[in-house]
Amino acid sequence: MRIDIVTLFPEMFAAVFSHSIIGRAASRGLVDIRTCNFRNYAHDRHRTVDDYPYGGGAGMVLKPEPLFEAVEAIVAETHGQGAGQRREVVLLTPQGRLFNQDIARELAALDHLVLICGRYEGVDERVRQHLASMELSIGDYVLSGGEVAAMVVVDAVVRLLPGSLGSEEAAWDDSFVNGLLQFPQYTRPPEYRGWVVPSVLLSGNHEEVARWRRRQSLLRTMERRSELLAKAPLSEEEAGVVRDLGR
Ligand code: 6GU
Repeated sequence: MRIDIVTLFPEMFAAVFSHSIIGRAASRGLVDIRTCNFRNYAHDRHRTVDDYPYGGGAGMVLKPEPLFEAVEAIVAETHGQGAGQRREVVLLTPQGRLFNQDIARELAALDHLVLICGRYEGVDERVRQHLASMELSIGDYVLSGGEVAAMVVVDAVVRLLPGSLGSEEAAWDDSFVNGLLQFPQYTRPPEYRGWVVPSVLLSGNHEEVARWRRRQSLLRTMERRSELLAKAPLSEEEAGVVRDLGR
């Protein structure tokens, strides 16, 4: 998979993308992540990328020309590289669709992901209408720009690429994979400052452990994120547990 990030601040990404799971996926060749400073596509001597909003008001608006030309250069470069059959050009903006695990899975199936980092004041509407194929937000709060949001999307997507996770990091029981929050995890010591690990986890009874974890997942999801329960695919047994817990 190839990922291009179109940004005014390419230096922000190096540390995040060179470590841990993303760094390893890149060095294994599972993903090729690049940044493009769209200031390089500005037209004037001052390399201007923004301008005053038509109609007045505070803040500046990102001009269309540098963004269009940067993305078009990336698309032209990847033409005939195998990349390009399945591509999305994503504008990161608080007005976008709320990013979640389902969208991460959709994006992980692409050959090419282009992420455009907007500034919070605004992006010329023609970028939304005629350049981006999708708009994403990572939550209902305001960030200064799309850069941190792009890092979030890249992390969630890259860890889903086949071969990205080691066996120790298997994703099957992570929160959201089954539509529920993760169960409580413990490691040694069995008692710390008088706080003990639930005895079932020390019992060695795998069936009991699995049952306890499913129940804890359901409980935690009911308590903290009851709206997720409505969408989660529950087994007969799980639906029964939810009924007993008196949803
Ligand atoms: Cl994608 N961008 C900005 N600027 N703020 C956000 C966001 C994105 N998602 C949540 N807040």
